[in-house]
Amino acid sequence: METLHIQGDRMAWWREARFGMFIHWGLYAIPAGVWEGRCIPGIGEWIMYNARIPVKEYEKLAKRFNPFKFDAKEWVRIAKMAGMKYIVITAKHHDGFCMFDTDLTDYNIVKATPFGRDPLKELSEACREEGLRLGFYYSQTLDWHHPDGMGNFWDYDLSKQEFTRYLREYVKPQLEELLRNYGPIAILWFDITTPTPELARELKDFVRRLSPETIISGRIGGGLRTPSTPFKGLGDYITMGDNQIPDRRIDDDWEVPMTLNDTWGYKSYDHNWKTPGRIVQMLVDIVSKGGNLLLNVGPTAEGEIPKPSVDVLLEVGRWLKNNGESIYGAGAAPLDVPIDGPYRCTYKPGMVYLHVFGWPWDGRLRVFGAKGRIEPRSASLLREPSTTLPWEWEGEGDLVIRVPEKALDSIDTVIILKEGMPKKGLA
Ligand code: FHN
Repeated sequence: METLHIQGDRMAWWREARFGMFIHWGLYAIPAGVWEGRCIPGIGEWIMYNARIPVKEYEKLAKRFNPFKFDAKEWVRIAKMAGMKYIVITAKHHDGFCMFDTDLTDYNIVKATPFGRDPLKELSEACREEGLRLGFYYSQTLDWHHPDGMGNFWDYDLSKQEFTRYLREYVKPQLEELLRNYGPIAILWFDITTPTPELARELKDFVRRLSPETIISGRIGGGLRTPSTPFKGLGDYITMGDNQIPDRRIDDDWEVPMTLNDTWGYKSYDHNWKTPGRIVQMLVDIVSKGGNLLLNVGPTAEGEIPKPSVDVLLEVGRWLKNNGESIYGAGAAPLDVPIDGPYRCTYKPGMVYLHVFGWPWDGRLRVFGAKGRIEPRSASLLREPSTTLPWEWEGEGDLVIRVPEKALDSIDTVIILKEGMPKKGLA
């Protein structure tokens, strides 16, 4: 098997990026949470499981899948406007339907739908043109359509399943197609976990041999799980639980997959959108603890990213346009911030970015326990670099900065503290 050459650290661009777009798109966008007139509880892409839809019934959705409004360039434009630096899209989710052209099954978007196009190909071209990295989500364990995939107990006799055969004769050849036919694939985003450490190892070695630069998500599984550390198994980084932000910094690479409402795949009646302010503050919180945010959109069956999610993303993008310096390439700060503190800190060597969520009513911003952790030389507003903010030390090593009466940005006003010599070991 020929191999590609890896240049440098495969994680370097990912650490710089900090913010990516997750896309859950598949046949489940057609029922959009409703089956035979009933609203099915749970996340949209799980409808086949939650409603126990037989394979033969669910398959019929393919004939109705014609996302004629799909425009890869538009999706990439939205991601870029939102300030996102990479996209991860479902190539195959648990329902087993392949959103790419594959020789392994006709149950794919090119061969089984009236649409007949390969959206992953179109996306990979659009991403390449626009300088965005592209990754694929691939459900390596659960597959409710394939007789040897896991999870479908309502159609198949589980005792007759041969998972290892499925992994070797179906999953691996499909991954090879994805890695070979779609240009450089930045990430393979495995999910749930691979059933045994041996199979996880086999999968990892296979991907590495074929494409050494591809980052592998933590949910590939395998490796040693210890109770006190978040788990990355054989992956290149830790994937946190869905929507779970840790309460303190983690000195390893990690990412939170997050929904914009309460589902990943499109659900017509889920309108519980997070506000732009909440997303910005969560992104800041995540970067202040050293992680990445992978924020989900669930496009419709017609191929559009729902307008309410676009509206939120564009607002987030506007904030990032003004304050991106404090996010991209930034990481965990050397300060311990109280969990309920009205600010967060992100950090680059020589620069501390104070993100103020709750503007002080008395014009005095108190940064707790900063003495000995940071050595500020000057303080100013990121968006108004010429302003100089006076500051002093108080009490047990608190830094008190005198700030203008009003915040520049009600979501998060960023103050830059420039240091003298960056402290060793705190980056
Ligand atoms: O079961 C999936 C779910 O549908 C979704 O894809 C999320 C995204 O992180 N992962 C699994 C649950 O953790």
